[in-house]
Amino acid sequence: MPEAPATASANGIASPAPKKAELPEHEALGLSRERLHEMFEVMLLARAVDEREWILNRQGREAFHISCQGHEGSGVGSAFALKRDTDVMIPYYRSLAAVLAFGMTPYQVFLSALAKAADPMSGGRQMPAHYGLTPRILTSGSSVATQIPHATGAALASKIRGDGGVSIVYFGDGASSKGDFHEGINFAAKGDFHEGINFAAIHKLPAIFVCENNHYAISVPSSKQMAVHSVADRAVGYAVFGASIDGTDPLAVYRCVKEAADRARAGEGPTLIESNVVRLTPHSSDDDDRRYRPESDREEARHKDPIEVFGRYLRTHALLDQHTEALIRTRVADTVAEALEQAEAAAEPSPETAFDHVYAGVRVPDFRAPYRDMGSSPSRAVKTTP
Ligand SMILES: Cc1ncc(C[n+]2csc(CCOP(=O)(O)OP(=O)(O)O)c2C)c(N)n1
Ligand SMILES: [Mg+2]
Repeated sequence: MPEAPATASANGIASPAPKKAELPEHEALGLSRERLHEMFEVMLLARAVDEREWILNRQGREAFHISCQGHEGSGVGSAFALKRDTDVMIPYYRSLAAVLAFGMTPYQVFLSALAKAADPMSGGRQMPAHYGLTPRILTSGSSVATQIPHATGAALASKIRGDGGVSIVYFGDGASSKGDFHEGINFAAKGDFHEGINFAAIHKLPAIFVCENNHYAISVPSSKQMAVHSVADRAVGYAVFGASIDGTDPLAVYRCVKEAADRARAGEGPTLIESNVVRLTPHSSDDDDRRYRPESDREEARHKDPIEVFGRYLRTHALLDQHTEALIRTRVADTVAEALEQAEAAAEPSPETAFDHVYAGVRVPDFRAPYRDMGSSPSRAVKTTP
């Protein structure tokens, strides 16, 4: 903060003006009570959808689940700092809260989780958690870090069009260790992180690179992935702005992303943000983190649950009374139940469309044709081998 100007007193001796009391963070950011409630509600919504997906997975109805739990503050704080009508989001599999804050609905998330025909991400072809929604949320592949150059491309497109748009991309700490640039010094193999940031830096593209550092890449802790203290330390090597922040605090994330977006729109180029979060679950529905993560570490993470962090802030500043909180929580529970019910009732994709939009021009073969000619049913005509 700039120093308060000195004022001359009656005896002519200048004395510094009394310092203004520090504003609470939300006031300094100009966030109204309603806006803060919206943020809190999306965080709760993401948590509730996520918890429901674990159940769907354990029931055998969702093939795979990978969780956003612990990343909600980072996702919501960043998405709220951007413009949904001009900016482009490139999420990764932990970005459920970010995409919900950017306009995706729980119904659309469940359509995808259950691989329904109306799934807007891929018509039931992508794995769950590969979020995408035309035109402003770009879906990505499963190969980690490959979405990073997409953000650079989207930012280049915005710059060429001159539409004032900014792109934001999310990825993990493990993804930031990938890169030909790092190969020799950092034990990695592919160049997406390096290429994405380097190109954006050279051309001062309006891109924001958010590394959500949950300090694990599946079972590998950060200390075994990188020797730098912070992922943001790498910013200097690309000559971009860098910041390392508490990603469990949505207001800290909001501030940092807003500043990055303002700079990007002003033509000052990209920012690399390390958003320090916690992973409150195993890596995915397919592993058991008790086998590689000490209980003390998991317990510590639970103390940094972003929903607790933000709830505490709101209550401390008298911004959330019990009645309002109960209303919000009930609305979230109802929304999730209704969205799931609708998604469950939605049509399955028909088998004939299985290859549509997968490989151009490739269609599902008509497996039944030979049996129709033989006049017998496929099951009776199938030859079995001993
Ligand atoms: C190129 C590539 N290598 C390996 C994998 C397997 N894989 C999936 S997620 C993951 C860990 C990524 O960790 P991080 O980037 O820290 O993200 P987090 O899951 O912790 O959010 C790995 C190695 C993959 N999907 N793609
Ligand atoms: Mg990680």
